[in-house]
Amino acid sequence: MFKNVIVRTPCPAVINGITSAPELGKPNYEKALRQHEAYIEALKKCGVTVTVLPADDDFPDSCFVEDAAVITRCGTVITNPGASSRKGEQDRILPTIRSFFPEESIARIESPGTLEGGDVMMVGDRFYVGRSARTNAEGIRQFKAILAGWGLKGIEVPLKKVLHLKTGVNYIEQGNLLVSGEFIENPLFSDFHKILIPEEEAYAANCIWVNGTVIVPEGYPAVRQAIEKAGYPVLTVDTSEFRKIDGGLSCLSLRF
Ligand code: CIR
Repeated sequence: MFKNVIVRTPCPAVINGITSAPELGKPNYEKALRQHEAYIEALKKCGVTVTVLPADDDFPDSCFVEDAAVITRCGTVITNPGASSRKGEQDRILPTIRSFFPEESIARIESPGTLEGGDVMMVGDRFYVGRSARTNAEGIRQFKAILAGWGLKGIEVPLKKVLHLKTGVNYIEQGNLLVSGEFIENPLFSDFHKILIPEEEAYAANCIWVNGTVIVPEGYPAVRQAIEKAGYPVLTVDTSEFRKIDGGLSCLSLRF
């Protein structure tokens, strides 16, 4: 169960967030703010306390707090983002992490290692970590060593096409895994009960489990139906403005 969630209000510069899909246009700032508020409301409905950090205009992508830290039941890993415009976001999240956890439980990924939290998927005490354009071999080596020191396990997943591991695969507890595209046939995930995400709804592979409920992006009926069929109550949140800059539901929060 999660008690707490950390989010950061999108900043005006969010319209210049990194994107692989410029054809979708730039986010509308006012709309992004409203969608972010609705996201917070959905989280609150799941019974968590939400800490809302102020907008940070130095970093266009700073609302995607998931990438700056990985919080486990044993300790927190402050990451080292691989994208140049995101380097430094980890230092902005650190004071908040310190307000929740003792210093000795906080570790860091150091250069030349890079790692972004969107590449890390928690399955109990196992942490699948994508080797991506943002997370390199040295970052994964450091991450696994930190986890091992806490009695946790890291498992590397090579990525082919997607930005982050959780762009394409997400664990929603009870053995259930949302899987899309390149991950469907990956033997690393053969022991899960797979819920297959159709290609035309691939964006909705990024859903989050929060205390029994699954939050699903609005506008992806096949995914919503499949998750309901698996027995979960579902809440939907419109994330259209974040999608324009490759952001999804998981990227927008740290849950612990
Ligand atoms: C980026 O490219 O870094 C942002 N525009 C999107 C980050 C999405 N984060 C995530 O999947 N965890």
